[in-house]
Amino acid sequence: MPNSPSRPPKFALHKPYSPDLDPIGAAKAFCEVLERRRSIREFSAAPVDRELIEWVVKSAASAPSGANKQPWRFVCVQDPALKKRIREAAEIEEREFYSRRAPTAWKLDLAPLGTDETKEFLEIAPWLIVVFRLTKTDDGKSVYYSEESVGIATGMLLAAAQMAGLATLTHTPSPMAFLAEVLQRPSNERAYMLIPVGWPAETCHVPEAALIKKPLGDVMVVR
Ligand code: IYR
Repeated sequence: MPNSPSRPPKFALHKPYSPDLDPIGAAKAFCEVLERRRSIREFSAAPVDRELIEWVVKSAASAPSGANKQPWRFVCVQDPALKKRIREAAEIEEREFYSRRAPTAWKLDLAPLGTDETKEFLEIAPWLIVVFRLTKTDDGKSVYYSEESVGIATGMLLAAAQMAGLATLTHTPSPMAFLAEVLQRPSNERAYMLIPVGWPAETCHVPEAALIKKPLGDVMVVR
């Protein structure tokens, strides 16, 4: 019997979401929005309302997580002085990366993206959302599959921003330990990703190499 009486007592009836369109139409429409997302590095300085950022973070925080421990924190930085400190610290790491740390093969792989150690966008984008992964809950209890959980939540954050027409960049200065320091985070938080969020600059360009996605046949296997 599917509705087994062995179900734990505290269960609520699920209220499934049904799209207005047929399922294929709805999936296609969502895909077409997501396919237009680009990582951008040229932001407009135009402001983004805090309420919009709150909705985006609320979407991210609705993600599934191991044992529903929700092992994440989204630190949303708009203070120009803090953004400046983050840029300065990131550029110290990036200078080291580009001049010494990065193996030649990695630098060759990055060449088509045209990136370098200058991270002006960290001051120009109106918001920097710094995603932290919790290694323990705030009251010191275990978390499970926190890498996977935070990865899912971050993907949902990017999708939610895209739905609102906001541009994002998945930035991973490495190492990222400076973020916990600058943002004075507690010892159970590890920086996971730095996501500048805003509107794209009118003249924003993206590398052509990043437009090319593998065909479905290369990424999907049906058995
Ligand atoms: N963190 C560096 C390098 C970099 C690495 C990867 I992998 C990218 O896809 C892009 C950049 C930077 O941000 O410049």
